[in-house]
Amino acid sequence: MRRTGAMATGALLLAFGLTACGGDDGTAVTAAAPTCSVDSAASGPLTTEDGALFTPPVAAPDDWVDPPQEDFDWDGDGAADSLGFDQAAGTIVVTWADGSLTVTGVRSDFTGEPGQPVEPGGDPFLEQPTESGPPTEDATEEGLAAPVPAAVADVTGDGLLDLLVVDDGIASVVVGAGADSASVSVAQSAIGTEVEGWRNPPVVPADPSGTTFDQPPVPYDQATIVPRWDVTGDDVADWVIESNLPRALGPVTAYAGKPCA
Ligand SMILES: [Ca+2]
Ligand SMILES: [Ca+2]
Repeated sequence: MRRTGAMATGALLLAFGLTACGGDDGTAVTAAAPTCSVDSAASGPLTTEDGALFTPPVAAPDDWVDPPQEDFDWDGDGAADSLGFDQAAGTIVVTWADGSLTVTGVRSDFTGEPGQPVEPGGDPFLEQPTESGPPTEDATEEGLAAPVPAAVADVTGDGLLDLLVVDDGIASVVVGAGADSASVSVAQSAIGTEVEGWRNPPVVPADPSGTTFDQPPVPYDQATIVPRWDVTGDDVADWVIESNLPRALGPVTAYAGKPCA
């Protein structure tokens, strides 16, 4: 199923706008897309005043459209691009017409446990994210999709898609450059240094009862990134990470988008 997302549309409009300017001699002038820079401070997990994890609203605004995770337009050339996953290699790849952005060293278990087979000893029923993209929307809606540790969405407010990645509880953002995108392979640990972006550390939420016990940090390694609308009120879209597998049910962690400096 293909949907037209507001984010991709925004990137297209921006790209067309930049190439529409004419020079004094009537020739077309192609300006570089504005470069978005951000500071490297963490933007989540968001917490409440008492230190608990912030639970974002579930109900979407009427005008919200989920950013498409298939056939989106990363570089604003009007052609469909893709988001692929390779669990064995630990890589997440955004591919466009003449380039790619590869994030390596992703340790999250994003193919997940096989879940409950349809029958004892049978094949796992969970649909896995693969080199050709995330599980289908139908599988996701029916709870039959394995975790998806990356998503594309504009979380800097410039209309250009960014790449969100969760790696073993660390949630990172690679800031997209639209038409200026260049091929790069970057280690997950180098996001925010080798490429524009930022990293957010895992947290261990405080137990309201005050009881202390061994508790894994959240988000867990089997987790799905879900783009959200602006839940922080700064006009920049935000996102959450959910653990959907039965044995990995846990708190939702929310992360704020960050406007370009
Ligand atoms: Ca952006
Ligand atoms: Ca926001």
